[in-house]
Amino acid sequence: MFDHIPNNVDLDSDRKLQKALLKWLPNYLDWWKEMGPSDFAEDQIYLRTAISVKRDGWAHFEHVKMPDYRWGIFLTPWDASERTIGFGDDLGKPVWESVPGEYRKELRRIIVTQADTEPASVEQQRLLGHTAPSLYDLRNLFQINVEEGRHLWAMVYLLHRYFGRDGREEAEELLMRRSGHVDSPRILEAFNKPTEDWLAMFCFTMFMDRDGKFQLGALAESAFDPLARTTKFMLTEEAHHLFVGETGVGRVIQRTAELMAQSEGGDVVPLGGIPLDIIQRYINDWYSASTDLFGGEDSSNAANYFANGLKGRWLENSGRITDHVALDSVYNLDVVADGRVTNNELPMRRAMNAVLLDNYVADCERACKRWNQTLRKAGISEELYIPSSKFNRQQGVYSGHRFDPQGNLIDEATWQANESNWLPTEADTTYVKSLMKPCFEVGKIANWIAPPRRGINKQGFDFEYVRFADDPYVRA
Ligand code: BYC
Ligand code: FE
Ligand code: FE
Repeated sequence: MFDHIPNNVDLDSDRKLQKALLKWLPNYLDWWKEMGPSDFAEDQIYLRTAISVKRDGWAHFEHVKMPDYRWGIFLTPWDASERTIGFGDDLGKPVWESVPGEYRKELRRIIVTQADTEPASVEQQRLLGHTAPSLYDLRNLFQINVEEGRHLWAMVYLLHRYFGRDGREEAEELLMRRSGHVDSPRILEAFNKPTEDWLAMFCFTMFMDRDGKFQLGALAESAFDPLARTTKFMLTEEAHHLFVGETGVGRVIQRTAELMAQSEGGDVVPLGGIPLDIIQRYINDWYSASTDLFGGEDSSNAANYFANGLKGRWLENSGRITDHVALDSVYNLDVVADGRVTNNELPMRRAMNAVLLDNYVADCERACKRWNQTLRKAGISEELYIPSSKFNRQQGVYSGHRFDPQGNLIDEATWQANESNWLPTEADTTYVKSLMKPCFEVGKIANWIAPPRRGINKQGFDFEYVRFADDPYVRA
């Protein structure tokens, strides 16, 4: 059974880990059957599988059925004996090979929170295969799904290997919570949000997976070395998810621009395109949901995580940051007091969630600039924007207040009067869903989205990315 699990964690000789996995694995496969992509288990998908951490082993492509995908356990190889803690109160001391008793609870919580998002995203994307705009997109969806499954494995490995009985219990519970379930939902709110059409799918991978990039990057700095190495390897897979999101939204924008040029007065609806204002509202919706994933801007949890070496900053040790203790600096945070926005000085450590959010915002702005280049090249003067991170918040210092997308504090009446301009309406989602007719023919694509510039692994767009076992159009 373990021969089939590619790994570089010495699984062969680790009896305890084998025993834990033996119990968990069947439950994982049941979960995948029940909550993984529906109705595509018999098809051959052109997937990349990580079979070793070496460069050539990592980028291994072949047509496989998803249930036969080899979920592996990999840590980025580096010599821990040479590593020291890169930030916080214990800066410069050796990193930890096991969990220090005093941080056990916090580390378990961080790992479980991270782990919970991985199966959640698979659940959220479960039905999207039925409406894929092309085989290329269908394949990308499934690639992301199996890799999010592997990310769950990666976190479960940590729980099994380092947290004893309570780790095993947490690993079981990860398979029992369900995205959007009333009684046992996923931990973070945005991972309970329905993702029912492909514009939402691209926004999800653009914005939510991008939160993952920064959270994983912060954990890759951790003094708990196994966590650092695991998340570091996850980041290599994450790059493709982000690519799918950014170019996916970009391809919708490009197609809209093409249709605008062909249209009467710029209205793309008669031509079956997605209008820019609907795209903007989707961006506003998913962006604001993703900013909540950073937690509170003013957070004592974040300060403790940093002080204790559990969670660092983005690229903490890549040369850009020089002060790894962060006790003498402050962060200027806008807060609402007495009905207006004022600026507060916050001790830097308390602002670590806000600092990570800033890195994230810059990355989103960069992507948005590229989308606007696409519009400009097509001769369109309208622009898309990333809203203020004060807009539409449910977590943090801006929740409980109303802001417009530009970040101005507004009253409830102004919000009510404008909500339908800023966030997707029922009419928007109904319209977008009406366009979601699958296109399962080799080399063809739905009308509302442009094809990608190139295919996967040097294949063309007209490659047979999915070989169906039977007629996919007649499936339930
Ligand atoms: N929803 O001090 P605070 C990914 C709670 S995505 C619900 O402000 P803190 C992926 C919090 O628990 C990356 N509750 O924030 C993407 C606390 O509760 P207690 C996921 C929330 O503690 C796509 C209270 O509010 N990675 O990988 O610094 C596809 C005050 O907390 C939320 C991680 O999350 C929320 N949004 O938490 C697949 C990394 N925010 O203590 C995968 C691990 C806060 O009062 N997690 N609360 O009971 C963490 O580092 C931290 O837990 C958080 C911030 C980032 C969530
Ligand atoms: Fe992931
Ligand atoms: Fe991802």
